[in-house]
Amino acid sequence: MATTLAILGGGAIGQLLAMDLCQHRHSPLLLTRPETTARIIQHQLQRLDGSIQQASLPHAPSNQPQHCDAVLVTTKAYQAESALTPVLAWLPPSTPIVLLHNGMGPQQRLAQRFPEHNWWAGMLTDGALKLESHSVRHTGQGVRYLGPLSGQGQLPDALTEIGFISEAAILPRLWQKLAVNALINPLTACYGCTNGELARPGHRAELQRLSDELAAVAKAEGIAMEAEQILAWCLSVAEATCSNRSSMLQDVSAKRPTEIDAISGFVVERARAHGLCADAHRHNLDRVSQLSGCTKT
Ligand code: KPL
Repeated sequence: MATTLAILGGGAIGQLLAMDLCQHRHSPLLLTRPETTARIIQHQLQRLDGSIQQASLPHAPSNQPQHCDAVLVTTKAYQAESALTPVLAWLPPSTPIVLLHNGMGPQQRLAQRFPEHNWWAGMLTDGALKLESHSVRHTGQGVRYLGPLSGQGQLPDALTEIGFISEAAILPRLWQKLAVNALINPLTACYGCTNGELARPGHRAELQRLSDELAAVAKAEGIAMEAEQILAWCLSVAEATCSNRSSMLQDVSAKRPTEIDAISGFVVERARAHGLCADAHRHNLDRVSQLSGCTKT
């Protein structure tokens, strides 16, 4: 049966997931800012094999009640809480909300602030590039995972069909993605390089130091991740998305706010809480904050 999945966050990843759902004959609904009007928009996706997929997708303002079987949140980390506010005003509390943004912090805050809602979280490592407002290129095949935060019941099968793997314990996966983002995103933003260029031997010492610090912080948080494992994940994602400009590099280049607070900032904050050193992550936090001139949590 066709499932309606609302997608909050019309960036490259939100559009990629919408087109994947379409391909599996489901009905994505893109939720837009409250002041916008409902309309149908033609979207285009260039797939990894070079083929072009086109689809007309419905867009609706996020403050108007809609029928949907789940909401996928693909906003930037610092936008998730404010973007969800109008949605939470009409969404039945039992409808699953899946938080897919980079970084950590908003997931825990939202689940605590709105305990009546059905919270799930996930991560994906696909690379995607927005070419124009409604035109996206899939630039790297990734892995996709999701699982309950405080959520109960079942998620629509449509999510499995588009490649999400269910995990009973999602927190280790969120840390895994955090680790990848904490190594790749700030360095690519600072050096202005692609993900693939970061995998070259010249950057290995810096990546190793970031991995060492992160493994110690994760351990203190009860998450088992070896530094060598973190480095290996980072290198494999960097290679799988080698031509990609990370989302943080794109944000810095476009002079938009970055997710540095929810990525390096979160690592630094957790390190401080455990009395651990995270100087390399602190250095990245400072450098990217200076580059973008504006960060938000
Ligand atoms: O998540 C990403 C990002 O750019 O934010 C990766 C996986 C690093 C792909 O570029």
